Amino acid sequence: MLTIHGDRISGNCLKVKWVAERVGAPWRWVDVDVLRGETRTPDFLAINPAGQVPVVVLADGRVLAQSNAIMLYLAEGSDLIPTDAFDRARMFEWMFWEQYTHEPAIAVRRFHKAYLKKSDGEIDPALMVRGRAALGRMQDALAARDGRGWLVGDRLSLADVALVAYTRVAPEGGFDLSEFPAVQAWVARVEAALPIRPWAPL
Ligand SMILES: N[C@@H](CCC(=O)N[C@@H](CS)C(=O)NCC(=O)O)C(=O)O
Repeated sequence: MLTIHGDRISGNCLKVKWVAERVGAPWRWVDVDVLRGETRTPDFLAINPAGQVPVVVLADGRVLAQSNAIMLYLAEGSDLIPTDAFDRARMFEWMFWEQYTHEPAIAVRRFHKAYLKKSDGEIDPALMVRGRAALGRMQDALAARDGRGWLVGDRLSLADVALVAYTRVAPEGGFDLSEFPAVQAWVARVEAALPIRPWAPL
């Protein structure tokens, strides 16, 4: 049984749960409250010295952190990872971009606005600029696929899972997804395909 240490408000953590469910890997969840500093306790740092969720403990006791690394491990051999080498590399391209460009703007602005309850004036204005640019890039890529497809190839892949995590909740960060209609339609498609369900009682 896989143990996921995560915070339910975190898209990075939910990604891992969605992929575990999708590939049929039995999992259990241990709640770690980021806002209460539970990623900084000695007990937690003994599991992940980086002091971040998600982190998973495998059935044999091995530990793995970083949401996208965990998803790749869980999805190995599944249809979430393209077999074609170029498509697989394109999936990685989106996943690296998600971590370096998309998440640091969109997830961070959402955290400041929705969870730290900062007013717009207290939030670094660059986050809105960078987040809108990221959504614009996704809009162009998805619109070029006639607004019907996935980010890579002709099926859902980890690129879609990685990017939907914070795109679907971007409005909580003050981003208006109606400006990006192809993105909005893609979010609904990915949510239905995974599927993303309301959190069931644990
Ligand atoms: N690149 C990491 C980011 C992990 C991350 O930023 N985790 C946040 C929650 S989304 C966290 O644990 N923050 C608590 C802290 O830094 O103390 C991943 O994708 O797993």
